[in-house]
Amino acid sequence: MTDAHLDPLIALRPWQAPEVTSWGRLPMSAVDRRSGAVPLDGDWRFQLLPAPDAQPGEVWSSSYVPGVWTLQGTDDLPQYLNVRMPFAEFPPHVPAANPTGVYEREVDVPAEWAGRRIVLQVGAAESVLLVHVDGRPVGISKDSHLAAEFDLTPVVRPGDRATVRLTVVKWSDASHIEDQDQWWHGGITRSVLLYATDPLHLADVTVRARRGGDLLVECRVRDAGGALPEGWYVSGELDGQLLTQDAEFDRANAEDERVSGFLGEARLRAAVPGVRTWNAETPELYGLTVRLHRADGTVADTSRHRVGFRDVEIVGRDLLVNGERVFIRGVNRHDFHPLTGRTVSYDDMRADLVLLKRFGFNAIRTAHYPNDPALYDLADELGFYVVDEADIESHDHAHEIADDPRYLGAFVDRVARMVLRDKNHPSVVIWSLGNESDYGANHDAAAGWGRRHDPTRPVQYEGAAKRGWADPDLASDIACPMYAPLEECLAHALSGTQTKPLIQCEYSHAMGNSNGTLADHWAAIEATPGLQGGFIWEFWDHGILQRVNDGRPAGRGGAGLYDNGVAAPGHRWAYGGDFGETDHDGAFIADGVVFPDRTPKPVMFEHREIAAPVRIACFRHEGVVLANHQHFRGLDWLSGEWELSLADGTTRTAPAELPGLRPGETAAVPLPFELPAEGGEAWLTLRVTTAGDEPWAPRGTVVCLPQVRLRAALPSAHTRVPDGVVEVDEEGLLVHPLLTAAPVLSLWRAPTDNDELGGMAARWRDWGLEAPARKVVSVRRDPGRVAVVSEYVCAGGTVRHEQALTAMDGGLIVDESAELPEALHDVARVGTVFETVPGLNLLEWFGQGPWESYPDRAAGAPVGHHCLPVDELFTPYLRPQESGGRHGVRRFTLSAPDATGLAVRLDRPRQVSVTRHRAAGLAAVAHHDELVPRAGCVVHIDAAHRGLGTASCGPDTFASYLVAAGVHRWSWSLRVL
Ligand code: IPT
Repeated sequence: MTDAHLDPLIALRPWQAPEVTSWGRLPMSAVDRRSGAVPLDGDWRFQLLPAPDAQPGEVWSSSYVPGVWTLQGTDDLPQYLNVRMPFAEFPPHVPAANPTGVYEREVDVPAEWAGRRIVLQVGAAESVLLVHVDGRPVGISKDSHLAAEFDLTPVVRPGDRATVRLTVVKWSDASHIEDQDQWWHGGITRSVLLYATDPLHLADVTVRARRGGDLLVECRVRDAGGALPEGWYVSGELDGQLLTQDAEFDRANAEDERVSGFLGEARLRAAVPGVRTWNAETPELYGLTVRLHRADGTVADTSRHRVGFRDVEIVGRDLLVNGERVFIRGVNRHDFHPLTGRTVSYDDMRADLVLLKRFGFNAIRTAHYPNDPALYDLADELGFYVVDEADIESHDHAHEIADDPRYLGAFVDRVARMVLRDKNHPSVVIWSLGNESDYGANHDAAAGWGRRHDPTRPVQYEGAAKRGWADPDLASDIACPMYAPLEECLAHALSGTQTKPLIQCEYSHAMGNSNGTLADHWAAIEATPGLQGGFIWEFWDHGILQRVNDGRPAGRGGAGLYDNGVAAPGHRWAYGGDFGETDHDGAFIADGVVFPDRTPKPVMFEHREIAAPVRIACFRHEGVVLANHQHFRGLDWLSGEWELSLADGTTRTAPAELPGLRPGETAAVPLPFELPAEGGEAWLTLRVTTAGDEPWAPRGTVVCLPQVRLRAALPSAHTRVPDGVVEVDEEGLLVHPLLTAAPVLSLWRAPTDNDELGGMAARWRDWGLEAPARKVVSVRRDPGRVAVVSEYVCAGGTVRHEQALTAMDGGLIVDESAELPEALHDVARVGTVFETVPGLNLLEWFGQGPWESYPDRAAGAPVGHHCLPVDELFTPYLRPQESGGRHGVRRFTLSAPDATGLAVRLDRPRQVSVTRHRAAGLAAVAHHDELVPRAGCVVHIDAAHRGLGTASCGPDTFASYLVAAGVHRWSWSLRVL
C-alpha cells in the first residue's frame, strides 16, 4: 500500500471538496445486480484512524460489514444531534479530528469471470468512500444512502485473489448536507458485493406502465469494449406476453443525424388488455424480463423487473392515483435498528411494512434519504405510496448551502441518482428533493433534472413554499408543509387560492405520549376537498440498546435482549446524551409510533381506527349504515362479527354479513340483536378481520373495530342517605383497609415530552402544581358522612377542594369539587389520586380500551368490558412520563387473584389510570430502567385531564381539550369486593 500522502485519493482531500461528488464511479442504474453476485458481507479487517490522512498501522481489528463502527466496539460512539452540526466548521470544512475507518479483505475473483466485466458494488458508506484494489486507486463516492459501483475489470484478474480496501471518512463536506435528525454514525451500512456481466450489457432499463395497460420499456445498452457491436437487440416478455420492438424509434434514430451510432438505446412496447392496475390496496405486479441479445441471438444480459401499471397525476389541487383522489395515510420512516443503527435486514424491513399495513398506513416518506433498496421492492409488493426523498438536509447551514454553486453538483447528483435507482417502482409516486435545506438555485437545478428524466411523477420539497403554499415554484408540485396547524390547512383549502394538493410531509409528532388530535385532523381531512393527508413524524423511536454497566452499545450481540418495547435488565434504550456526548438533543430522537424494537405504541391503534376501510356511518332504528371508505377495493376481503356490550356487564356476539359495497358506497344492515329493554348503556362494535390471508396479515387479523352507541346511559339521580361509618384521620383523610394513601386532589401529571417542550411543564413547575400544600379548612363529621374542605396552596394560586365521603350501600360515595382560580388555567388534570395495598394486580373496567387512551387520542379505543394485569397497563415511553391512562372509564375493579379487592364506579365516563408509579416518581428519572415499580397501585380518577397534543414539535392540543379554570365536580363510589 502506498504512503497515505502519496495516494492520489487522499492527496485530493475529497472530504473537503463539495465539487467532487465521485470519481471513477459508474452511473446509477435501475438494473438490479443483487442476484448472482458474490456477496462480500462479513468480517473485514478494520482499523479506525484519527484522520483520513493518517497512515494505517500494522494492527488490525475486525468489523462486520454491513454495519457501523460506532456500534461495534470502537471508541467513536454514536452522537445524536438534530439541527446542530456536531462540529463548528463551516461548510465545506470539517474538523481535523475525523474518524476514518479502513476496511480490507481479500476477494477471490471467480476464474469463470474471464472475459467479463467485473463490478464492485458498495451498498452505502458514510460519508466518503475511497476504493483501492491491491493498492491502486479505483474510485471515490459520496452520498451515505446510495450504492456506489466501480468497474474493477482493469485492476483484477479472474482466478486471482485481490485485496479490496474501502476507506470510509466520517466527516466531509457532504456531512453538511446530511445533517438529518438522527444519530451520527460511521461505516459501511449496506451490503458489499461483486458481480460480473458480459462486456455487452444492459446499462439501464426504464419501465413506464400506465393504468390503461400501455407498457414502454427503454433500454440503455453499453459495451465495455467501447463501440457497440453491430446487430445487438433487446427483447422483452411480460408474464409470457412478448413485447414488440419500437421500430419507429429505431428508424427515427437512424435517420437523425444528431444521434450517433453509440446511442445504444432501444424501446420495447406492449399493450396489456384488461390490465390489473397497481394501487396501495391491490398492489398487482407483473413480471418483466428484458434480454439483451448479440447479433446471433444469444443472450448477453438479462434484467428482471416487477411492473405495476398505474398513473400518478395532479389534476387541479388533487393528487390522483389511477384517477382517484387517494388519502395519504403516511409515516416518515428511517432505516433504523436498535442494534445495528442504519443497517436493516430484508426481514426487518418486511416486518416494518407489515406492521404499518396492519395499522392502516398506506404511505411512506423515506425520511430523509433513499432507503435500503429492498424497502421499495416491499412497498411495491405490499402496497404503499412512497415519497422517495433525496439525501439532502443542510439544516444547520441551510441558507448558506442552498445557493452555493460548490454544492450544485451534489444536489443534482443526489436527486438524479435516486431517480435513476428507483424510477421503476410503482410504489414511488413522488420525488422529494430532501428536507430542511432552505430553498435555492441548487434545488431548482435538481428539480429540473428530475422532471426531465422522469416526467411521470410530481416533485415535492417542503422548503420551496417561501411565498406560501400556492407559490408556483419549480421545486414543489405539492404543498407539503410540516407541523402546520389544522386551522391553517383548512383556511388554505377554503381560501379559493389553493393550487396544489396539500399533504403534510410531517405532522403529528409522535414523541413520547403524543399524537393528540389525530382523529380531529382526519375528520377535517376527509371532509375538506383540497386536504389529502400527511406523514406522521415518525415510525421509529431511535433508542439504541445500551449496556447500563459500561455505557456501551449492545451491538449485534444484543439480539433478544428486549421484549414488548422494554430493554432487558441491565440494558436500556439510549437516546441523546447517553453515550457521554455533551452536545446532544436528548430524547427528541425517541419520537416514533413504535418502540425501538417495533412494539407498537398505543397511537397505532388510534391510527388503525382512523384509517378503517369499513365504518359505521350511523345507527337508525332499523339498523346500522355501513360505508366502504377504501378507494379501490370492495369489502369481500373482510369478515365481521358484531359485539354488543351492555352496561350490565354482558357482551353478546353474532356473525356479521358484510354487504357487497364498492368504494364510497353505503348500505343499511339490520341490527343483529334485539336490544334488551334493561341494561342501560349499550354499544355495538363491528369487529372487522381479514377474511383470508393477505400478504401482510394472516386470516383473522383485526383490521378495525368501528363502534356505535345504541343507547345512552340513564342519568342516575342519587340521594345520599348514609348507612354506615366513614373513618377519617385528623386531617380529614379517609382511612380505608385497602388504601395506603387516602384520596387527595391531584392537579399534575408527570410531564409528557409535549408538556416539556411545549412549555406547559415549566409553567406547572412555576405554579408548584406538583406538590401544593394541603391545608384543611374544615372537617365536618355527621353520622355516616364526613365533609372535608381543604385548600391546596401553591405559587400559582389556591385551589379550594371539597370532598364529601358518605357511607352507602356497603361502600362509600365520594363527592368532590375543586375550584381553580383564573390564574390556574390549563393545568394537567383535576382529579383524585389514591394508592392501594399490594396484591391488587388485575384491572377490569367498563370503558374505552383496552389500550391506553387520552381525551384527544381516544377515537381508536372502543367502549367495552376490558381486563388487563396492572403491570400491562403502563406504556414504557423511553423517557418516563404520564402514561397508562384509559379514557371514558365508567367503572372498574381492582382485584387480587382470590377476587378480593375494590370496585369503583364513576358518575360519568372519566379518565382513569392505574399504574405502579407516582407522577413524581415518573418525572424524577430519565430512563425507564431507573423506575422502581411500587407493590401497590397508584390510582388516578380525573374529572378532567389535559389532552396530549403534539407540542414537542408542532401544534398543541385544541382549546376544547384543555383543563380550564373554574369549578370541577366529580363523584365516585368505592366498595370492597
Ligand atoms: C423536522 C425534521 O424534518 C425532522 O427530521 C425532525 O427533526 C422533526 O422535525 C422533529 O422530530 S424539523 C423541525 C425543526 C421542525
